[in-house]
Amino acid sequence: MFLTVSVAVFAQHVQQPLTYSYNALEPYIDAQTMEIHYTKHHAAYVANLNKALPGSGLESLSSGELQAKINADVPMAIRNNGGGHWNHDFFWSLLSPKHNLPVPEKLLKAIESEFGSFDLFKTAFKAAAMSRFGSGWAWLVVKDGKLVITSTPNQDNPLMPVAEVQGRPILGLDVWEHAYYLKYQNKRGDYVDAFFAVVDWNVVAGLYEKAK
Ligand code: MN3
Repeated sequence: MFLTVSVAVFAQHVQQPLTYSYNALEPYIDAQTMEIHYTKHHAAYVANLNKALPGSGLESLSSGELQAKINADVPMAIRNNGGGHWNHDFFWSLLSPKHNLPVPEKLLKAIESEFGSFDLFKTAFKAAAMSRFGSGWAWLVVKDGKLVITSTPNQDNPLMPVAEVQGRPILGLDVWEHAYYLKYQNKRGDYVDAFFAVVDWNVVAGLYEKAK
């Protein structure tokens, strides 16, 4: 008996496992949306990224390293699916059923000094999420040591050289309709409010410490 062993010529990208169940973020993000979002949408980005990479010269890069290589010359299949993979891994890692408030002191001070107050920050972030036309993401990034709110179209992100505002993301919100339509339909604003109820601010604060 011989087994045919196929040797992968590049590291296959895989989804990070979720650290909570699909229903853990109820009632803010419903279980059905979470399950479809993770097992269908995110999984498809990963499968299509793995299909698109061979021959690109980008096969050996980690998901994070890949983002920094996304310039205008990179094929759209790698840009869209590579971004889709990194963005979703990042998004899942920010969420928690534990309602981790208050915001850790250093991050809170930085937010207050940049935006005036935590509430004003939330208002500005929500405005970025609401004004992103069509599909995309809203972000809080560290750029040159400062906190900046931005948004990107499609599955672009601020790590990509093609992004209008580049920086290190510490918070990101998926505003594609697939992220909220089953529960919120056209009410994107209600979804943004719900998102704030399930952000793990300890994770965001940890990212802030690393990014600044
Ligand atoms: Mn999504």
